[in-house]
Amino acid sequence: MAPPVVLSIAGFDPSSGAGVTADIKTAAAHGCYGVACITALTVQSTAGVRRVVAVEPELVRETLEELAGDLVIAAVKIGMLGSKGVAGAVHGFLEARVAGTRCPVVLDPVLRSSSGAALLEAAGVPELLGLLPLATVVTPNLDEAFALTGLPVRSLEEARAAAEQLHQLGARAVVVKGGHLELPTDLLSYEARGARAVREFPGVKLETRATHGTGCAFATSLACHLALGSGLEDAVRRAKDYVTGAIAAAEPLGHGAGPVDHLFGLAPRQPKPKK
Ligand code: PXL
Repeated sequence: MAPPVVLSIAGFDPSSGAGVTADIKTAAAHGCYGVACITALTVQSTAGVRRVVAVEPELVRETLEELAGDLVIAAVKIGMLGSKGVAGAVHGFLEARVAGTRCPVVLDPVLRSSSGAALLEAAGVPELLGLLPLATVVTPNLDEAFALTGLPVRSLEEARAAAEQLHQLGARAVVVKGGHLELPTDLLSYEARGARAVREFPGVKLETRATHGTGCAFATSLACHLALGSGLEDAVRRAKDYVTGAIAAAEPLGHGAGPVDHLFGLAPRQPKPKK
């Protein structure tokens, strides 16, 4: 059987902890076939983001048209958008090709790297908000939830309020990623059988520096599980388990926040004995 095709619309991180190359690994780890549209190039390593250059919006539009004209896309993950123009091109694609189909869309509303670099220009934030009604689920971390709603999120109660505000802004379902809360818990808020349902997914705090790309891995894993037929709640649980496993399995790489081990489910590395 052909694998489900999962489309990542995201930036390029040359260190492959985050962005499209990380997303392709994540898709492979789920038995999905990853394809990608690069929205921006970044100069970065595990040590931080130095520079961001958004791709020409027309190139993004053409890439998305080319892929959608050829492949049956089973899920879309949207991450870093870089510029207002690129966000607009993605909006046009979703309206023309995805809205009204059953293809799930996971929107990771990336605003800044953990090192603080802007990954979406300020003028693009209203355009990002305009994508909310076109997404199946949006996955902000605490900082992004605050930036999008103006509501500070320091507790599960506040996460619930921010999720409610995101629903008011058009989001159908919200996962507030609480990895940085005292008790790290993700909160899912969505519509189930005509009523608002809120679920909590408690996690464990792992002592690690391998946190680069956890947001990308979570959103792409979620997209894969939706492509594979999981319901939203089940997909969130599975995506959380995947990221926890990928963090726990990571060996240190680089001088900064190292990448998670996206392919931890594969056979262990067995170096050849030296002759
Ligand atoms: O994790 C946010 C993120 C998303 N996408 C790209 C990134 C980063 C963080 O650095 O580089 C391409």
